[in-house]
Amino acid sequence: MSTDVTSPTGSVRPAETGAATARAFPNLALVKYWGKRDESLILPVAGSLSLTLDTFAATTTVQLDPAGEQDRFELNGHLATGTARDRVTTFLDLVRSRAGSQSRAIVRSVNEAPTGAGLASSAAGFAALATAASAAYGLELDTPALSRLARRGSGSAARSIIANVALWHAGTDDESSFAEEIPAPELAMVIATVDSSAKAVSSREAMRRTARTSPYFVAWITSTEASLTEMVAACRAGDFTQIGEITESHALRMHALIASTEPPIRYLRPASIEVLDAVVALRDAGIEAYATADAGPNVAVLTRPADAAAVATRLGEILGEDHVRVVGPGPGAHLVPDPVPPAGEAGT
Ligand code: 2P0
Repeated sequence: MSTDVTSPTGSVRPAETGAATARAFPNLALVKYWGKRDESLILPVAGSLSLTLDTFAATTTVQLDPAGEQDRFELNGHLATGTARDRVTTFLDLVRSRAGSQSRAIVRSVNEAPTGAGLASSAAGFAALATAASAAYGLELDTPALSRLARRGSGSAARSIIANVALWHAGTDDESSFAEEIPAPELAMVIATVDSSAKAVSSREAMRRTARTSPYFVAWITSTEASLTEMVAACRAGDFTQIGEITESHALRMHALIASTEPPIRYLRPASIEVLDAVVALRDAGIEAYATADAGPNVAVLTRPADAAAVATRLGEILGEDHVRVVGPGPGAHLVPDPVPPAGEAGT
């Protein structure tokens, strides 16, 4: 197995054994990505900003299989088929074309996010896959190039390459659309799992519907650009209150946008609204907490680390403590020594 092939920044230099394993974490956006201007390159209509988490990692091994006729993808110990396998093969085709390789691969991935935790597993998954596949196929990529590559698997994966707070520049072409770390104050998130059933409409499909049918889409693009500029300034200034206010307002705007599609989509459930109200009440009581939610019913609450336990206690009273988890800032995608074992072996 390949080892010792990562730099401190997470950039990748070639592995020598045709196999590599990488680990990456999900991220939660404080300024959301919603809508593409180029579907095949996955260029977003506006930039976004997120916090990479320290929990719910995806770990992925890519092992070249020169004799194989097709790629094999094992996820959480089960052979994946259909769309999941096709997305991995499409992604590996891109890596192969850059590496000048015809070799198929065996991909083994373990995702620690509980099903329905509301954390886009595609971000951690494709960040880990991009990192491991680049190393296994011998591509020499710096961190921005790795972020651009991960973006081609899933837009939000561009941000999971990066530690802590990641700014994804929308860019105007493949070269200019990547994420980078920016300075920010210490942040914590309290994840409130409201409902763990699968979402009715995937984000990819819902983004398409939004662009096609919402009368508010142009306003969303321009207002997101403005929110992002303010958010970057607030991060650089270490202004937690401003970061929180933009986070909550931008999330609510995204859900309003999504509700304005034809036919409409609504991801938030009554219990999500109850959590949103509880967050307002926490602020009224003097605890700075700000809510956000992705394309699903679960709510994540941004706090200062010192307030996270109090916020978790309050949300636990509403949802039950099993449904509440405190998470912090996490590392960017990086290579690790231990491969994911084949399906059927211990640990999967
Ligand atoms: C975000 N989401 O900024 C937003 C907020 C969901 C809601 O990024 O089509 O899975 O693979 O590029 O990355 C989900 O979008 O979509 C997402 P694709 P992705 O986190």
